[in-house]
Formats: sequence, structure tokens, C-alpha cells
Amino acid sequence: MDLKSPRTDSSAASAANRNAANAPKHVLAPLPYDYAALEPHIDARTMMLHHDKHHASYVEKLNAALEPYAELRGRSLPWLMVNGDEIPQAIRTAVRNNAGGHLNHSLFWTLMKPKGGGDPGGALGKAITQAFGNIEAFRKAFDDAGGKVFGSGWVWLAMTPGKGAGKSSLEILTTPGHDNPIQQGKYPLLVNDVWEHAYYLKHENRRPDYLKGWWSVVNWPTVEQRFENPDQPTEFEPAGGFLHGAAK
Ligand code: MN3
Repeated sequence: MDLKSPRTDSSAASAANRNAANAPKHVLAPLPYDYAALEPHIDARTMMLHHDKHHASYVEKLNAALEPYAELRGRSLPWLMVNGDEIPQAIRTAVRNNAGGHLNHSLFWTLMKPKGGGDPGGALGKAITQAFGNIEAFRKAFDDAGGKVFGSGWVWLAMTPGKGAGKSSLEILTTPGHDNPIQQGKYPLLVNDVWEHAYYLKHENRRPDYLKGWWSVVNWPTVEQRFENPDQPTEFEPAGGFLHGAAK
């Protein structure tokens, strides 16, 4: 038998299998700035280890878990996070942890930038003031929530789409492990990583110091865009937006 001969079976099922087999693997995008770009608030070595080792390992483990499941390999990260009951038991926990790790870090990198910080403006600034009293009170509430995360997790500013006009739908919430607000039907605007790997080399056990310094690298223009255009996809969010695209 000539193993190199082209397939003659052109049934739909076989075509679908070939397409799934060709589904691209999840990839680690490069950091959008240099490792040292967020110094002195986040040190270069932490950024290198965090992106090139921690984040990279989530991508690698996600691809390994999905490898035997061709039909799941083309699914978006948000889809994998909100459709846990459609994922085989054997890989459900691995997918939740590693798709979440990949999604949350991909978002986290874009929400920071060199020479960031300051206060949010535009519609977001107004909405934060309305919801929390003022920007400083918001930062304090966010840091209080982040400081209280027991063990590893994330602290978020999220909004619930579709709430009544004039009524702010903004809220601060925390998630354990690599969970994401989309699992609760909420759209993440801003996030900080409070796993020890995010700050331990520089701040050791002093998480509040890390939280406080982090505001100097927040990329508010991108957060403002997310607030104003939640349906606009990013590289790792599917067309149709973070929440709507999660169904695909
Ligand atoms: Mn992390």
C-alpha cells in the first residue's frame, strides 16, 4: 500500500476531521513591550518568568489537554471557559485552569503599559465615579479586594452588559485560580494578577505594595475602549466580542 497516495474518501465527516486536525494550536503572543518596560513597578525578571515560563506553560498544557479532542481544538478561549459541561471530564479541570490562565494573562498584558497610570477619563471615568464615589475610592476598594484573595487568584473591574441606562453596572470582584468573570456572564474591563508569581521576587510577601505600585502601569486608554466597545474583539477574544463570541 502506498501510504503517500492522496485520500480518496471525500465524505463530509472525513473533511470535518481533517479540518479539526488542522485547527491551529493556541499560541503565546509576545509581550507588547520589553520585560523592563514596567520597571520599577514590576521588575524585568518577574515579567520574563511570568510571561515566558508561567503563561507559556498554560498555553502548552492547554494544547496538550486538547490534543486528543479535535472537535475542541478550534474553540475560542472564552468558549472553553463558559462551556465546561461540554468538555470531557478527563480534561475539564485542565482546560478550565489552562484556558483561564492563557485568557487572563493575555488580557492582563494588554491592560498594562509603560508610563501608564493616572486616572481614567471619558465615559469610564464618569461611570467609576458614579459607582464608587471617586477614582481614589475605587482604587482603594480594588486593592482591598485584591489583598483579601486567599491564595492564588485575580481581582477584576467588570461590567454586566444590558443593565438599565443611567445605572452603573460596574463592580469589583475576585476569582480563584484562573477563573474569569465571563463564567458569571460579566465582561472584564481591568484585571490584576494576585498570584505570588506576579510579585514575589520584588515584593516578597508584601502584596499590598505590589497592588499600590501597579496603578502606575495601568493602561487606562485600553480599559476605556473596552468599556465603550465591549463587542470589539481583541486578538484573543473572538469576533462578536468577549461575551457574545463565547457562545461560538
Ligand atoms: Mn500570573
